[in-house]
Amino acid sequence: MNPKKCILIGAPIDSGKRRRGCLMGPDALRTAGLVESLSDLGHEVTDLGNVSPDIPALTAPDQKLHQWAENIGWTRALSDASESALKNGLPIFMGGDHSMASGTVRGAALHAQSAGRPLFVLWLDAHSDYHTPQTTDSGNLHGTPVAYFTGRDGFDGYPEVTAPVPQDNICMIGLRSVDAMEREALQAGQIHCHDMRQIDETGIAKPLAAFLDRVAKANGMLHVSLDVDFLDPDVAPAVGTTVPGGATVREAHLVMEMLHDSGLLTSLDLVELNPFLDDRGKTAKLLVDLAASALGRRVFDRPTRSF
Ligand code: Z70
Ligand code: MN
Ligand code: MN
Ligand code: MN
Repeated sequence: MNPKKCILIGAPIDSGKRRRGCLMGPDALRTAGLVESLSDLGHEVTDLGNVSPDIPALTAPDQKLHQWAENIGWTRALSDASESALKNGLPIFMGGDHSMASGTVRGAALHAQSAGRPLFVLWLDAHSDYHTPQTTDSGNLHGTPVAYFTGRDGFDGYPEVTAPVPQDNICMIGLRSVDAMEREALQAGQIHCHDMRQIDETGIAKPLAAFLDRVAKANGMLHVSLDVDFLDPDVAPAVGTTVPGGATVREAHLVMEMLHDSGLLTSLDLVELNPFLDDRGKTAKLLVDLAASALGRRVFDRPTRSF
C-alpha cells in the first residue's frame, strides 16, 4: 500500500439547485466515518474543515439563474482551495452540490498546468452537467460545471478559465438523463460519453480501463467527480434528482477499485449527498465505503494490473 496525504475539504454548497440539504453533506460524510476509514487504510488524513466563500455583490444576467452570485463566490473559493491542496496531497472534496466542480476542477487544472501535466476528468453521474447559463432550462447551476471547466462561452462574471480541460480528456460514465441542448453539444464535441445502455452491453470495466490507459500514457493527473445519482436510487436515496437505472453497489466499487489499482487518482469530489433525504445514513455510508475502495480497501490482493 502506498500511503497518501488525504486532505479533506468541506464544501457545503447548496446554491446549485432549488432543493435544499446538500449543505449538510460534509458533516454527514464525517459522521459516517470518512476520516477513520481512510486512516485505517494507513493514509495520513487531515480535515481542513469547511470552505466559506465571499459572495460577490453581483446581479445575475438572467433572472432564471438560481443563486448566480453565490455560485461565483463558491467557484472562486473552491478553485483556490483545490489548487493549493493539490500542492500538498490528495484533496477529497466533501459536497455540496455538483456546482462545486466548477471550482474544484478549475483549481485542479491550474495546478496541473503549473506541474506541466495534462488534467483528465472522470465524471460519474446520471447527468452530463453540460449546460451553459444560456441553455439551461431549470436555471440550476449544478447542471453547468462541465461546460464551465471546458471553457464554453457564456460564463461572464465567473473567474476566467485560463486552463480549460480538453474535451478529449473527459470521460463520463453513468449517463441516463441528458437534456436536448446538452446532447447536441456533446454529440458535436469530443467528450467520451458512456451511457447506461453501454454499461449494460459492455460492462463498466471496459470503458473505464480504456480511459485509465489513456491517462497513464499521457502521465496525466486525474480528477474524479462522483455524483450520488451515478448510483441507483434504491441503494443511494439521498439525492435530490433520483434517476432510476443507475450503477449498482458492485459496479461502483469496481470503478473505485480500478481507480486505486491504476495509481492515477489525484483529486476526488463526493457530491450531491443530501442527508435530509437519506435512509438512516445509508447513502453517506456507501460514499465513505466507495472512497475507501478508491484509496485501497480490498478483500484480497490482486496481481498488479497494468493500465
Ligand atoms: C438538468 C438541469 C442535474 C445534477 C441534476 C439536471 C442537472 N440537466 N445535475 N442533478 N447533478 O436542470 O440542467
Ligand atoms: Mn451532477
Ligand atoms: Mn447528477
Ligand atoms: Mn469513449
